[in-house]
Amino acid sequence: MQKILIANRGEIALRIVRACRELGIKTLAVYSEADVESLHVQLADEAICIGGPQSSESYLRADRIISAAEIADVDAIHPGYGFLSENADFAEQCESCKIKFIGPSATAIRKMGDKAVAKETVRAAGVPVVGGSEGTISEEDEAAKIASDIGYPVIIKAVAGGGGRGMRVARNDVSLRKEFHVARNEAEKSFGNGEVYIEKFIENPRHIEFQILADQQGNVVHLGERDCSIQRRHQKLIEEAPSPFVNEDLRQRMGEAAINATKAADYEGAGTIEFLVDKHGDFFFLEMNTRIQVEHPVTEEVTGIDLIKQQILIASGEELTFGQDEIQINYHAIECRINAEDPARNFIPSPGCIDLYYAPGGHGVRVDSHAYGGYQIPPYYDSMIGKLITYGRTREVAIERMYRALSEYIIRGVKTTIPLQKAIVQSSQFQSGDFTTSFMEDFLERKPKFD
Ligand code: MV4
Repeated sequence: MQKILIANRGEIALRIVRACRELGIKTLAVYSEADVESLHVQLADEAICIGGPQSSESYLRADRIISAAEIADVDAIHPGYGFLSENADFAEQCESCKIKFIGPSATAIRKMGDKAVAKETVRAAGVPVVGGSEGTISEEDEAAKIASDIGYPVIIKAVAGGGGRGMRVARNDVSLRKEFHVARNEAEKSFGNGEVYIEKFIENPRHIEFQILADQQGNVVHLGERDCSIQRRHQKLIEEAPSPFVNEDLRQRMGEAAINATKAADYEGAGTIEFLVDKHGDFFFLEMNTRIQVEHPVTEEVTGIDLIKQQILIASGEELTFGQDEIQINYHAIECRINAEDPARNFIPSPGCIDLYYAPGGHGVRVDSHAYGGYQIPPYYDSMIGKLITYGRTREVAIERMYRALSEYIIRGVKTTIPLQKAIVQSSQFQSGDFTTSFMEDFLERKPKFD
């Protein structure tokens, strides 16, 4: 592989440029008119402007990205996360233009993108899934029958959903009959696909996901789990590896299930198997993310494996050079997402000029960010401007280091989530490691001060 087009922006585009540099691969940045001054554009070997500031005019324009790829004669396209990264049609267009899409096949993306098909696929491979309807439901009476069979509470989910959109909870027959129609209408409006299915609702679960690597030769390994329970409205704020809730026995069983789910999808590349874990330690497949994820660095820091390089090597057809028994997790890593938003004002985005920027450093600290002093944060994209990752031998060390690094981080000119992150990592509930996906709601209810 000689040249890669990076179909993304921000910190992940920069992360991909850096991996390519170390592999001796040339990079082509594509960028919108709002990102002319962006670091990934300046650091890539070549850059092509593909359109206006709105994503719909640039980073989501498959046609323009493929034109740029052909003009610059690249071998492959790395889609990063978000944008076109889980778009099966885009992966297919790349395939038919003989440009390698760095990721799984269009078929695998499609299979895992339909949440009901994904669930049935992994269930058939022996992976535990949440009890519920087999496939989709189109009639209210059928929905009511299934809900009373599995027992309330239940959750109605859109097959095209994911990331928390298009879900409704029902706690009795009356609300189920109402929410069934609300869910179908919402799903039709949001995704152009009104199909829904029903599951038993698991109260206060933990969100624990497994990182997977699968090569073209059929080898599949897992790189342990990440705990992503610290999130607000399905936006993750803090992730860590390993999970404070998972012991070696549970890791072994969940890891094996994650590998079996990946094999059932005929998968290639890096991927993530998401599980819900209930208070008893029972786990259930939730969905598969067929892309590299924002929180991949915590896995890199605890395993020593560069996931972006692995994606590129796998896409080049190389076989994995390590087996499951060679993957060891001897460290603890935590990631705080630094967003340009104001946690004191309901997380309203805070775009604008960073007029002073100083990033922390030192032992056990990693900063993945495209921000710099004088950088103008555009208002058109998501508000994440960086990720602060700390790591050490134990969770306690990683937490102390995180508080120290957050305290050192200076970002002036815009509001950020840093003061909130400091309050979270100092809280006794976070430090105890005993928390679920309800953590943030409870935490914010106590009206902490962020200054
Ligand atoms: C659930 C659930 C409880 N029971 N499914 C949210 C994201 C979407 N992909 C699935 N989600 C959930 N599915 C059953 N059967 C609770 C959630 C959920 C959640 C999951 C992971 C992380 C945070 C969450 C916050 C609220 C609800």
